[in-house]
Amino acid sequence: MNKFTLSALLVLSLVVGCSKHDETKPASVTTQSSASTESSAGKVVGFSQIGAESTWRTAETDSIKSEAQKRGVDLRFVDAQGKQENQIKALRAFVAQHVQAIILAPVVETGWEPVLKEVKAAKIPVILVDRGIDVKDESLYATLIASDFVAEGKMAGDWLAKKTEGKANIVELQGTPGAAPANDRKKGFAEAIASHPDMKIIKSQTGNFNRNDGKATMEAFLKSEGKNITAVYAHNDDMALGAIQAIEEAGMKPGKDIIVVSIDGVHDAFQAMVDGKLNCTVECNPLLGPAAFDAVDAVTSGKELPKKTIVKDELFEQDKAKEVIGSRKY
Ligand code: GYE
Repeated sequence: MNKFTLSALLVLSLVVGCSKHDETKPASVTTQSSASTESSAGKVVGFSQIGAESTWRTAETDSIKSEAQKRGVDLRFVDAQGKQENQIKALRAFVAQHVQAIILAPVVETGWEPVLKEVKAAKIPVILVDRGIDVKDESLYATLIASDFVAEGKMAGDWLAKKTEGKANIVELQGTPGAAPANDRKKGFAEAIASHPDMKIIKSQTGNFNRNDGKATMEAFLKSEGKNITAVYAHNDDMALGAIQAIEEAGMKPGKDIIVVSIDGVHDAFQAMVDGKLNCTVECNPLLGPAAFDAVDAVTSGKELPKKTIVKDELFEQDKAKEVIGSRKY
């Protein structure tokens, strides 16, 4: 078993609380062998990050930065402030700097071919983290390390169907338009509720994966639909937390008058579950640093990588939140 395969398996085995098999197991992260730590030392790696729109994303940034430091990698970090054009510029700058590998968290799925062709021509391998892209030529990137967002949306939808016995007027807070987790979480949720004729999405709009926009969009939903709303499905926790604020300001009780389900599993979401305001979150693990640098090492030493490594997700409900909140890593 090569190092990457080993690490990938470790990532795949990330188990955090509340699974059916092990209700109390604390969050665990990958540990690195000293061999893989040594092989990264001195490498120059570019990391094009989307921005800092959510708690999830800052946890991912921290994971990649701290893993780089631990391994002695010279990391060139560029925050794109949510703009694809800035990510494209960053990739071109990395080519000019002759980095040995690029880690890219792509904001949207489309529009990457031209710049990735330039990167490929410069023989720089690209490791995609957390979001996928839509390209015809898969050789434009070495590997993708991410969660299965369709499955996450489906888990959220199945959970809500059970909770509401198949009856709900749902408002949906979508992630950043064009982003893989927004597209796929929408799709998975829609699939889950399709067999329940009394579950309807009565409004669906973006909250851009951030708390302020989540709150503003929820305020607009409440204004137009009021007490007709019985459930909120948010594509991430930050938007759900914004929506919770809006519901409270409208004089209703989130978690009771309106059921709230979201995705990510960040610490504040667990706190909101402990407080009875959020009902459920589906974890999407952002601690991708170790796996990302194992991939860098593998690809720079000429090893074949699987095209996709899926990070395992778990669903957490309110009643388990108190038990596991202390062991959360992000
Ligand atoms: O769920 C959300 C974020 O790409 C999986 O991006 C990531 C998503 C995450 O801003 O909070």
